[in-house]
Amino acid sequence: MPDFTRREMMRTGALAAAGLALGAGLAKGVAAQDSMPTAGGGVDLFAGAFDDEGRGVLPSLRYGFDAVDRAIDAQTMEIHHDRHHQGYVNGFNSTLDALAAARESNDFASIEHLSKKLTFHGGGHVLHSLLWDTIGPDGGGAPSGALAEAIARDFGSFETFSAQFTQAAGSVEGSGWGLLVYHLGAKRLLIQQVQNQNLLSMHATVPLLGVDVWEHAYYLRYQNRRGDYVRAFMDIVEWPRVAARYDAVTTALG
Ligand code: MN3
Repeated sequence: MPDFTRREMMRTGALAAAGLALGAGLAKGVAAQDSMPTAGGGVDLFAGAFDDEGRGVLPSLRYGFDAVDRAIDAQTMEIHHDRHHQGYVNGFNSTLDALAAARESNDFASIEHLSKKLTFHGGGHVLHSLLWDTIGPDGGGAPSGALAEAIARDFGSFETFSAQFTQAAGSVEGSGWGLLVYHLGAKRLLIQQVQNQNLLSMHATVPLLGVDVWEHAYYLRYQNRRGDYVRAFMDIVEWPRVAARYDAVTTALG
């Protein structure tokens, strides 16, 4: 669906239309999955990453492992997607099973451990699903449309946004993520640092773009030069896909 058509549909404010449009926009990102609106007509930002029972599914990439080689080498992409992300999917699902068993037996002796595992693996699954969907071979440049206007409003300009985003991601202490998020209460874009994939949340945000700064995301090519990796990452961000998320969230939730 052409971008202008999608934007026109967004302006109608019809959630069903937004859901359909986003589904079309994201369908390529989850090629093996059906990315339709949810039953209630809402927007499914993570179509293909969860099944009908709410269990995690490893989303397929819509490009080859070598498609973003100008920023991330193919071996890193393959290990990251097939092993690391699959591990978070497995951890999320096995934790759901363990929690169900705990309820069944009314034995919550491990609840603290299981609660932490749920957040860690659930966070990892969500952020990696977002990551694969928002990068690609056609990335780079700057956003347009409503997202561009919001970035200008909330950061001054795309250049100052990029400067803050790359600095925030580059300076995460240890393993973590740099995130561009939409805050549902403030109704503004913010940049967050996340430690691991679950800490420092504000609990009222929807992630729109994330750069993984765990060493497994970049070490083969960049070693300790995380800043170089983050700057290269900006050239594989497919902004129309980030903008589709922004449009969907703001249309559906203000
Ligand atoms: Mn990772």
